[in-house]
Amino acid sequence: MALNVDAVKKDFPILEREVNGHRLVFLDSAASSQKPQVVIEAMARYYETTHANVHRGVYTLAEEATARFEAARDRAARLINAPSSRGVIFTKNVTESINLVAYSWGRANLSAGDAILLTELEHHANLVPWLMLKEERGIELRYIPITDDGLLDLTDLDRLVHGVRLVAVAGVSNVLGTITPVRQLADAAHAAGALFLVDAAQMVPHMTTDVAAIDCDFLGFTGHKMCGPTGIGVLWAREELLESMPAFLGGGEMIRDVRLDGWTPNEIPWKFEAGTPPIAEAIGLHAAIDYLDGLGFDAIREHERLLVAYALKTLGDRYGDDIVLYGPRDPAARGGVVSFSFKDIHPHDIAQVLDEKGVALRAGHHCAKPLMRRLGVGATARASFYVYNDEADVDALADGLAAVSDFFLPA
Ligand code: 7TS
Repeated sequence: MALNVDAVKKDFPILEREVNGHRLVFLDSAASSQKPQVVIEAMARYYETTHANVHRGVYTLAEEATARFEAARDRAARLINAPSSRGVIFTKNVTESINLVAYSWGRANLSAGDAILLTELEHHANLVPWLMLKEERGIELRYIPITDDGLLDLTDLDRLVHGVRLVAVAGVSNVLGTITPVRQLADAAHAAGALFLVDAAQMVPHMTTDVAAIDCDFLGFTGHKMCGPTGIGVLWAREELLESMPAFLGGGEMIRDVRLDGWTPNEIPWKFEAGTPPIAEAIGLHAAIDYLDGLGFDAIREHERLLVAYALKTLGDRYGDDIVLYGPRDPAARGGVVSFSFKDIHPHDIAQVLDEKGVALRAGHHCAKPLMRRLGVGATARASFYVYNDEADVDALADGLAAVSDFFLPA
């Protein structure tokens, strides 16, 4: 079941490079993962042999490119156990996926007084589109609070969910790692007559994700966090919802007919894909999904659970009260993310000294400013793990923190 991390590391050319004279210890996959050779090659080979625009040419290259692009859509549908690829829309990232729902479904269905339920731990991508609708339409936003351990506090869920039109939640927090109870929230949303959206940016890359088992109505994810290229994301939605939703961006591809006095939309999913889509990126995403599936999503999940358990124990044992580790105590309740504060040293200073040791980790608010306020900090340092990380990488982080302490707080 476990991953063979030594073999996995060899699949990622970037891990061969040194940074500041040290081997690269990449602990920022929650921001964007590195890419295996098979993904880089799939995209290069596509450009070398097949590239043409899709859905318009009748010549061989155009037909092959279209077939490859649509095969990527089928693969993305199978990845999340979607009933068909008609519900899979390619976007540029999960941010665009959520904006699509807010613009199209939100503007067609929500008006003053309607309520949406979010949580306190959302990434800005699942906050700002709804805050914009609040300003524009006067909708009400409600928030599920979190406990001090970083779990969703569902004590008041019945009251909060009552009368809302949509519940929209991150499946896994990018700051705390918290794995949220998406099936329970889907059931609560549906019982209240609401739709349920999952921001699966930190979920799909790291665990088996099944839209039928979750029973969600919308689910978004982003290719670059799952070994795929930047520039491609997915919005999956129930087909009957997509049929009823108005188009989002207008232009080529998304129309069936255009006259000087009007237009008619294309069928789904193309109705939501205006202009030339990210073709090579879809082919790269296809290769990334095949690669991760080859490793096994259950094995990836187990690997990250063990690595987070090791990190929490190593950092806790070594630094005791000098380190604050945010998020659930139980590694089974969290994904591969460890945010922390260390000895009152600013997270940017921590990240800068660690970089001198070849350790790349993110410092800042992680695009979750309301959550930072809830934690009572302006920023945290964050290590995030993926398939190519191992215990030696955690040790490099722990050793690096000793150097950080020596630099800023010499004895
Ligand atoms: N939602 C969650 C939960 C995320 O973690 C991120 C990116 C996004 C949405 C947005 O993804 P995008 O591909 O549309 O940009 N999170 C992070 C992060 O934690 N550090 O950098 C980006």
